[in-house]
Amino acid sequence: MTPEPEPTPRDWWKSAVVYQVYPRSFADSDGDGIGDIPGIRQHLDHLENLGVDVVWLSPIYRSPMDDNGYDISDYHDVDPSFGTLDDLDGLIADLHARGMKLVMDLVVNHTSSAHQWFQESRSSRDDPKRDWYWWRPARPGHTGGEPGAEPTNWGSAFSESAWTYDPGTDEYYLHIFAASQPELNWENPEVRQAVYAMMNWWLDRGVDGFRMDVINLISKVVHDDPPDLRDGVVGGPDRQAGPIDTVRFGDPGPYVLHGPRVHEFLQEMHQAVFAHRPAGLLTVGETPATTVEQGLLYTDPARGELDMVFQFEHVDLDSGPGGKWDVVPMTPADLMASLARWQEGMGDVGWNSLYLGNHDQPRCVSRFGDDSPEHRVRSAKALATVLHLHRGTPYIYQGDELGMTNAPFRDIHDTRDIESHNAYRAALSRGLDAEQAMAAIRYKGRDNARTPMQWDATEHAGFTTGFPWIEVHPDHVTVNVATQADDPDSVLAHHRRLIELRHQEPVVVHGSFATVPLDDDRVHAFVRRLDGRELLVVANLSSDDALEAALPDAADWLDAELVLSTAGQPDEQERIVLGPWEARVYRRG
Ligand code: TEU
Repeated sequence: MTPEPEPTPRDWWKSAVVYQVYPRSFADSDGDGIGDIPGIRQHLDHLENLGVDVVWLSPIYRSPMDDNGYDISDYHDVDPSFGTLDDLDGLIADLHARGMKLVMDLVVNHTSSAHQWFQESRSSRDDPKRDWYWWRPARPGHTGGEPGAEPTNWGSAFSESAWTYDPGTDEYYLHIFAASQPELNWENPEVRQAVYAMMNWWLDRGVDGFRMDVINLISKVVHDDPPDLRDGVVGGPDRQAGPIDTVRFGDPGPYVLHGPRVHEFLQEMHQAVFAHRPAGLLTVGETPATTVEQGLLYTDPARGELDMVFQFEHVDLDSGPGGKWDVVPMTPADLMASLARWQEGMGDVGWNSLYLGNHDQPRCVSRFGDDSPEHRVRSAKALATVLHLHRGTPYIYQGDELGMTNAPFRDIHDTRDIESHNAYRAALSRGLDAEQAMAAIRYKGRDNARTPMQWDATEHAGFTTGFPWIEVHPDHVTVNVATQADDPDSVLAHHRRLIELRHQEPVVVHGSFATVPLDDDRVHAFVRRLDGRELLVVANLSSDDALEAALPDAADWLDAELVLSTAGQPDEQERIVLGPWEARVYRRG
C-alpha cells in the first residue's frame, strides 16, 4: 500500500527557490524577436536541471506594453505577443508535471488606461465606474490642463507629474507610474471584489500564487477636513527612497505608501482568496520603501496578509538624496549590513525574500560584484553563496544563474524602458548633457536586466531566430547556458549546488542567523544554527587577494567539513585566508 504523501506544510516556500522569468526576454519561439510562453515551455529542462521549485512569471496578460506588461488591459487573457490562454494552461501543466509551481504577477494597484474599466470610468463623471479610479478637479483657482493646475504637486515614479488631465470630463486622474497606468481606487469595495474574483479565477485555473506589484500603494491617505489629497514636500532631506523626482515635484510617498487601510485590504484579500484553499500557495508582495517594522506587519503569519515581501533597502543603498538616478557609492559591507538588519528584524516571526536582482534592477554581479573578465565568475558565485544561505526564500532572476552582466548601452537609443526614457528627458531638461544623463542609466537602468537570455553563442544567443526587441549582450559568446551546462566550475553549476544544499539541509531553511563580526569590512562571515548543526559562510567580497577571515574559532572551522567553495579546495591553511571573491561554506555538528 503506497504511503500517504506528507501533507504540504503552509510554509512550504521556506525551503523553496524561486526563478523569475521575464517573458519578453526569456525565449522566443516564433521568431518575432519577443519572448513568449511556448519559448518558456521549450526551456523547462534548464529550470528543472537548476533545481528551482517555483517559477515567478512577470506579466503575460493582454497589454499595450507601455511598461512591458505592467499595464494590463485584460486580466483574463494572455497578450498575443506572448501566446494564448491554452499556451499558459500548457505551461502550468508542464511545470506541475515536473514538480514545479507557477506564481503569476498580480498588478492591481493600477490598470492600463486601455482597460475596459478605465474606458468606462473616463467616459463621464456619472459613469458607475467613475469611482473605480482617482479623479479630481483642477487645483482650486486653476483651469484644467494649465501648468500648475494639477490637484497636487505629486511626482510619478517615471519622472512626470502623477496627474494627467482628461479634457473629456475636465478632471485629472492619478497615476504613480505612467499616464497609461491609472491608479485603481481600492477604497471602492466593488474594485476589491473584482480583483479577488480575478485572483480566484486564476487559482482555480491551477496557478500556485501571486507576486503582488507595488501592493503597499493600494491604500491612499485621504484627508477628511478639508477633504482630499495634500501636496507633497518638494526636495527636503526626508524624502522617501525610490525613483520619484522631488527636485521638480512633491513626494507622494507619505500619502500613497503603507496607507491607513493597506493591512485591512490585505487581510480581506487573504480571507476572500487564500484562507479557504489548501496549503501549497505562495504570496509575495513588492513593497518599496518598507521598514523592518512594516515588513513584520506584512509577513507575520498570525496577521493573515502575505508570506513574504520584496523590501528595497539593499537595492536603494546606491540611491542618493536625489533618488534613484542620484547614484552614490556603496560597498558589499553596506549590502551585508542591510541583509543582516532584515535577518535580525524578521527573527522567528516574519520571513525574508532573498534577492539581488529582478527586472527593475541592474545586473547584480555588475552592481554588487566585479564583472571584469578576471573576477566575474567568482564574484557571481560569491554573491549567490552569501545570498542563498541567508534565512529566507531565494529568488533567482533569469540570467543571474549565468552571471550575466550590465549591457554596454551606447546611447539612449539602445534602451527601451519608459522609466529610463522619461528620466533621460528629465535630466536633459535639468541641463545635463546626453553623456551625463546616460551615465546613471548605464549604471541603474532596468534594461540592463532585460537583454535577452543567453542560451548559446549564436548570433542572437539562441533567444530568437528573428531580430530581438532589445540587443543581445555581446558577451553572450562566452556567457551562456550551453557553455556552462556541463562545466562543474560554472556559475550555473554553483547555483545548482546552492539549491541542492537548501533542499538537503534543514539548517539552511530553518536555522538561526548570526553575523560573525570581523575587522576587515571586505570579509564577511555568518553562522546558521539548528539543533546542534552549524553552517559557517565566510566570504571575501572584494577583488583584493589573501584576506584573512580572523574568526576566533577559525582553527576549529578549518577542521570542519568544507561543503562548498567558489575557489575549489583550498591548500592546507592554519588560518582562513581567502582569495578575491572567494566564499566557503563549512559544516559541523
Ligand atoms: O515596480 C515598482 C517599483 O518600485 C519600481 O518602479 C522601482 O521603483 C523602480 O523601477 C526601480 O527602478 C513595479 C514593477 O516591478 C515595475 O516593473 C513596474 O514598472 C512598476 O511596478 C509599475 O507597475
